[in-house]
Amino acid sequence: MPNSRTQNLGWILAVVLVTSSACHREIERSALVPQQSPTPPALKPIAVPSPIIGKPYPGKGVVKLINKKEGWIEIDHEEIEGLMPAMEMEWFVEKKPLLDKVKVGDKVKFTVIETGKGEIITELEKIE
Ligand SMILES: [Cu+2]
Repeated sequence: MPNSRTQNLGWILAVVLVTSSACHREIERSALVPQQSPTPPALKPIAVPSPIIGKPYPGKGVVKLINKKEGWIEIDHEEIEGLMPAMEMEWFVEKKPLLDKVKVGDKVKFTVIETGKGEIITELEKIE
């Protein structure tokens, strides 16, 4: 009949064996990954959702440029959910007087609508 010390040794051996074989499987699996996905993630195109025409999309950003004569504004904006990631870009405003409410450097909230012929800003105001 084995004493308790021998039983303990047996347990330790079993644990070591299980652990090392689990590690081995892990290595094998990760070695297969490059074959399963030959395209590196960096080369995948960025998913850009298509806008819903007429839907107001709320956004936030900082005013970079204002052109009151032509009626457009450049905003460094945060992500606009369902429309686009964060970026710096220009939009025409629906009505030029909207541009009188803000100045360059202001943090603003705004509403963008895709008209079908392009996006316009329909609401614009300074925040904070
Ligand atoms: Cu944008």
